[in-house]
Amino acid sequence: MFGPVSPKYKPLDPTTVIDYVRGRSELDEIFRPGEAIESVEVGDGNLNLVFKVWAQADPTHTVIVKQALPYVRLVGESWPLPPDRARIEAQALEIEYRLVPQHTPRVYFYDAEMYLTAMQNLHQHIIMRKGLMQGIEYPHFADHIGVFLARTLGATSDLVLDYRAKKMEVARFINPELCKITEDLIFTEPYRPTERNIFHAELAANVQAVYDDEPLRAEAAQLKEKFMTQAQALVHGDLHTGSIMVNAEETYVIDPEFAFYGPMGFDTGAVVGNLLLSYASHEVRSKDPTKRESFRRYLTETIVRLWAVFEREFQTTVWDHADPVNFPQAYRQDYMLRLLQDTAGFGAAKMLRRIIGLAGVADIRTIEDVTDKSIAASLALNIGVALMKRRREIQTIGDIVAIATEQKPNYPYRKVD
Ligand code: SR1
Ligand code: MG
Repeated sequence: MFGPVSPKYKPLDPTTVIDYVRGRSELDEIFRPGEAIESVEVGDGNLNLVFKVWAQADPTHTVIVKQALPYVRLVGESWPLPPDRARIEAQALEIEYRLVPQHTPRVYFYDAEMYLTAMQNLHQHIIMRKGLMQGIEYPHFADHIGVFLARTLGATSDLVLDYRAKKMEVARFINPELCKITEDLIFTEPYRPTERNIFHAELAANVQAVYDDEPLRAEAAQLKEKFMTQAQALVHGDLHTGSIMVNAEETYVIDPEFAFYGPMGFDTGAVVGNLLLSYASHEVRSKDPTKRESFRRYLTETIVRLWAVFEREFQTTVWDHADPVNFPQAYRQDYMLRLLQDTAGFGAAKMLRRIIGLAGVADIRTIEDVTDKSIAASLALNIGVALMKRRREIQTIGDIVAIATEQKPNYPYRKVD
């Protein structure tokens, strides 16, 4: 079905990964010869094996070994997937490290025969989604992610790259099977009944309203077309808050295996959409109204701030060096406005798929009380629907926040005209 899998490929386990690590001279700076090494498999994503490996005598001597499986881990061997996606991830990490080393884990090596990357263990950071679920604020996140987005997207676009180099990069990052997952799970399945959709029974009427909404389906189809045809920049392709590791001072973006040349708004939208999923979840996660309001203010201020930083960085790293004749002021303004409206549209698509589709998010799906879960999920759906349908009226990042924050939960479902 895909290209042949390397004959040397063998999925590792917590025991075999230790021998593997001992045999790699690239890791000599981390592990002393013969010292006791421990490991555990910690992968909680949908696709891969992830091993945390450390020296027993000093756990700060540590590395992450991430290995692709030849199938979707979430589903099993019935859904094959090319392990060569690990190459795409290693290539994308190399570019991101060159452009934003302060926000990219260091890669020690990529093993093309094992579809495996050994990289920095961010052991002083946590997955951002887990922090947001607890209501933890990350004061520098907006600045960091604004810089990450502007530099990675701007520097890989036609605004910066030479015409030939850009096309060669588009070819190097052709990623059809992973893009197909996105096309199906984000742009197709949430808008129709399918076997793979997962949502709790209490939400059935809200989901049916999405299935029945033909104007919404037309918007989703337009976004899908843009995703499939606009090779604007090298996008991370899966930049949700589970692909971001944070602490109070630092931010790292991980897991770019879905990277390809696509619309910039797919990445900016992923970040904004996931912050808004957190916003929706705190409708019920934060029981104290004062704390809820304060945390939600943090989330919306983060959205506004990250866009301001993104625009500023895009100005200084892209527009200030661009040809003023080829790219006149009116074009630049229109470019940034289209990007903002794409952010709303793709962010909305990211929200809807997490409520209706196969791969949900812990922010909402781990809410135990089913009424609470339905309240939060219905709010996320309403924000997604409003942003997707109204994205063309958006002129400023404040408009995205205003549209999102004026939505209310709709559970038990009542038809709104
Ligand atoms: C079958 S893979 C499901 C999801 O996991 C990844 O993180 C992507 O978001 C993908 O859509
Ligand atoms: Mg991932």
